[in-house]
Amino acid sequence: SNFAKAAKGAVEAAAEKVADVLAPEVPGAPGSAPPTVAEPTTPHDPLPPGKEQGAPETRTPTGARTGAPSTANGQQGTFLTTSQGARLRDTDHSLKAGPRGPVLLQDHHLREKITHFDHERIPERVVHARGAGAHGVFTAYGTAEAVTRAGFLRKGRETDVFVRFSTVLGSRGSADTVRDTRGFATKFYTDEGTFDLVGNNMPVFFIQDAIKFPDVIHAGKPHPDREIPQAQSAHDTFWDFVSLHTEAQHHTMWNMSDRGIPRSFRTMEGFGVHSFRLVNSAGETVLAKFHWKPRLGVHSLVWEEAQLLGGIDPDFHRRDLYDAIEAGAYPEWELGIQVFPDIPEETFAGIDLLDPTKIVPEELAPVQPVGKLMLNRTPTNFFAETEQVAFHVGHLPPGIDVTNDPLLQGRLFSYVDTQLTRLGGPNFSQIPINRPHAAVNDMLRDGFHQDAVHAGVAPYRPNSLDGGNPFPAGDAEHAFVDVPVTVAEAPKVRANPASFDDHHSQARLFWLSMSPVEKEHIVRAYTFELGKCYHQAIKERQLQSLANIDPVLCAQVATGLGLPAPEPTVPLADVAPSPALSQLGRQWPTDGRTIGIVVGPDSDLDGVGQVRREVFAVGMVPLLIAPHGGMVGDLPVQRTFATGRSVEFDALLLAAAPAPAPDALPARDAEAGAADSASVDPRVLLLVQECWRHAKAVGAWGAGVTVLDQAGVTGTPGVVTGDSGTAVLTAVRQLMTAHRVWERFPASVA
Ligand code: HDE
Repeated sequence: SNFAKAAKGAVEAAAEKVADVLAPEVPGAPGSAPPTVAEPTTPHDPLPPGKEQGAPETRTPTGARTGAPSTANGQQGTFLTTSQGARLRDTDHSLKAGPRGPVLLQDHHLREKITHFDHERIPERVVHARGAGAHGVFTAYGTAEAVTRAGFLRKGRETDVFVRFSTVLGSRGSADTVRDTRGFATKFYTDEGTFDLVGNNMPVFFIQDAIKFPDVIHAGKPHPDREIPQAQSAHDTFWDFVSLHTEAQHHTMWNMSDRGIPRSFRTMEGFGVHSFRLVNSAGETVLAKFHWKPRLGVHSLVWEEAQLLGGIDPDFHRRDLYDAIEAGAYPEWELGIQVFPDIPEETFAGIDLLDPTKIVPEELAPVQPVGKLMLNRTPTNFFAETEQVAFHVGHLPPGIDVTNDPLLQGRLFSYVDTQLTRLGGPNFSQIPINRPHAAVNDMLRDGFHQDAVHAGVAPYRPNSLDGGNPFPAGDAEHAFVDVPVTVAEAPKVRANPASFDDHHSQARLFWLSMSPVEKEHIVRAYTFELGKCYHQAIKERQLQSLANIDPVLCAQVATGLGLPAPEPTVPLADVAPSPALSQLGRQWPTDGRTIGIVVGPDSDLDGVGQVRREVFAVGMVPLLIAPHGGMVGDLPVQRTFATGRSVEFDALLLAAAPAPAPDALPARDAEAGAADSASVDPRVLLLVQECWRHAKAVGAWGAGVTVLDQAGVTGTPGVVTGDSGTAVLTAVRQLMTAHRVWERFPASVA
């Protein structure tokens, strides 16, 4: 028909036009991309192009020193190849019937490349999907020798480790700084077998029995209908669950405290949570809880910082970890244990040691240091190492055994099970990052992704055909021996011991142990989170639990929500505070922290140079913030007013009062206050005001002092001025030992 003809003509005309527009000008070979390295990594030039240099060197993923072979199929040779090693001359064009023709089915290179790509993703972890890892070494003090026969705890022993930190609720691409519990999982590659200490940054858990895990996670994850909110607990299903299921109240209190928004992985404590049973070479047992204590102290963000970072730098925590390691500021923790007599009741000072919603205050059972962890190497490949690492609470060396904690018992099942889906089969312990550094002779055979070429004909015992190998080990040969704990003869029940019914006393203990500032943060966090809920009944039910914890806490949150504060329905627990739970009131080292220094053309550049050298000398990282990139004088600029934001710095120094740089937003009202707002770049004022609001130390000298006046912060606590940059730095460092200047904001919660 005519219509069809016309339509055809139009399509052809359009196709010609498109072809015109798309007619390739033959784009030149792209130049080598600039290196994308994060500060303070030393920027390096791209490698000079040349066939003689081969592929980048592949490192043994586990950094094994025990001679475990590297089988990482890293890249070798100079030339681009197929997966089978055939060299290729072109990987930019598919094989076609003429340059404008269809792609040929026979293009095996195209198919291999796309097919592999199509299958690059594996399921993310069902919980703890978002994480960052690092390699390191653990050195034992020998102080635990009396209570455990674990060889890696013998004096002076060094053991390779891999640590993965994580958030719990968010997906793999979610923001680092959300309010959540953090995972702190450590793989010790000991020569008696791998030990995984799969802990969190909080010493208690939401539930007492593993059978409730799907419930608490379903409640915390995004709503099933709209899949929002991402990586948040501030929504109805979470508070619905924890307000009904009151054993979650203690853990929830930790989440609402500053522990829920750590400043850095480097400034988090870690906890094994459960009680474990340690056994020494004489067969004697104790119960013990594991603690990690960060050398830099326990520090947190403030809530506004955490929220800003979610947008400005969602990778804040992993960047901080990698940057610190690459800058040589190796993060360190001490491993400590609380030791309890292994008595039939399995209690200590009346506290049930099998209840994972309870702590034993350090004042009652001190944490005794048994060794030191240092993280000193970043992964070579995120997927190979951090994504594929598989932890399991059942990976135990001789000398460390489990208890009947019903949460731990369920975990013993879950961690292997989950890897079967996540890592695609039962051979995940052959993935290089998961390989033990001890000799393995396990009689496990075949299965998906079998990497080993097992020799021998007798993967069974007893056998004579392989000469009887493998042989059972005895005590002297470091066998893992299950502690012969007596199991009571008892009726089968689905029930908890009566002591598990106390859900509020330790939440109260935590609350009473906080300083006024910390209490204020807790009040605000509850008010924020419940304020985000839509259902009135949920808010009211949670207020009831708060009333049973503490009337002051309840009243303050109720005021914020505009609801009446209910009366307690249980007697308030008579508990003694545990000062060790507070993060404040101590002095901490400042090395590894970051100081921003605002410089401009009018700065005292000699002074800045001197301050910079001194900051480096005390192990901190100075970042120069200037109106433009490149150099100011002979000093390199790391941040500009466009790329720098307060949340990245632990303290701020001002050596200049820079006038608005050309890329600053124009003042909105040219007339009103034009003189004032024009004299300092508005982004510098924002920098100062945010640092000030976030209780960070601020210092200025020379021309920088006028910025303080304009920001309206002169003379307030924690804002120092001086004659020289070094004098100001000294005062600022002193303030930083307390982490923040809380005196600036006297707390309103008694
Ligand atoms: Fe986990 N947990 N968990 N968990 N957990 C997982 O294992 C589970 C619990 C913790 O960086 C999963 O490999 C159950 C307590 C960390 O790879 C899964 C229960 C503590 C990590 C799993 C708990 C933890 C996980 C998901 C209730 C602190 C991340 C992916 C009984 C002591 C490890 C995986 C990493 C990961 C199950 C409770 C810590 C599904 C059933 C309590 C740090 O197996």
